[in-house]
Amino acid sequence: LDLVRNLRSDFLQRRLQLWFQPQIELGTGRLVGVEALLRWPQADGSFIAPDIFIPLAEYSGLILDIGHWVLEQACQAMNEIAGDVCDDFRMAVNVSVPQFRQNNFAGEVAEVLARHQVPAQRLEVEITESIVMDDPNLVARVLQQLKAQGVRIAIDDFGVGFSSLSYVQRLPLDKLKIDREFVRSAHTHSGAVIIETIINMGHRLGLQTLAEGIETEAQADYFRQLQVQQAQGYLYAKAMNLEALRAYVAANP
Ligand code: G
Ligand code: G
Ligand code: MN
Ligand code: NA
Repeated sequence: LDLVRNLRSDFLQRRLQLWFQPQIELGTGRLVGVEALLRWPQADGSFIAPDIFIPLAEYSGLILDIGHWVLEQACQAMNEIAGDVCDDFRMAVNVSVPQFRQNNFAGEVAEVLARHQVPAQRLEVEITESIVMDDPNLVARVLQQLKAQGVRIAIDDFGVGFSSLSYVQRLPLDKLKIDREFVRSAHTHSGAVIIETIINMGHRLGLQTLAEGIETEAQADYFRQLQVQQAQGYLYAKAMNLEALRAYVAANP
């Protein structure tokens, strides 16, 4: 595939970029974290969406090297902004199934954090249901190792897959991210029922909740009233490069 060849060559030539989208505490408006998001710029100034190239990276095995690079970049970025962010600020990084299947993923994470002198508490790993369903026992073991180091675990796109809820009980989760498809459907009866059920479950299990894809004040108000702690979305900021992030954190201490 040409696209895989281009991805490999652009990655090796350091043309992939890691961007960052702010996460806001709904009750206070405080900046409490960012999600690191890969960007693949093209010669014409456009970007190929991660939804297209992440699956290619997974299928070709490239995601192992890319994922390692993402961790490195995330730690470097964390160090560059550490002086301007609050103590509980977290850098969230998405991980894929093949990374979990690596020999010693938790050890790799520990090594990168230590080398950059980033406290494990600063890192949040975002997993999806597809990761969990791939090999529940392996994933539970790796997550326990990450958790023991102090890394936090968020479950991404929650509720989108039709997987068993039993894993919510078995994994050491800290945060539940409500997928933006649900957020978009909040104005419908069934949408509201699903959202409020997810939030209620999160609260009762002692998990933090974050609403994704918040685009309007009305959406923010709705989730604030439901006691959802955090939000992410275009209402606050789109993903931005490191230079823009530096300015953003300086302006939003
Ligand atoms: O940035 P959005 O803008 O399009 O990202 C879409 C999705 O791509 C994210 O929700 C996430 O699942 C995936 N993604 C983005 N960056 C990364 C990354 O660094 N690693 C992995 N595994 N997935 C990523
Ligand atoms: O990890 P995940 O797939 O959830 O990544 C978040 C994705 O959602 C990224 O692709 C990001 O660009 C996108 N996104 C973030 N905020 C918004 C928003 O407010 N509206 C829409 N439509 N997309 C968003
Ligand atoms: Mn994510
Ligand atoms: Na998501």
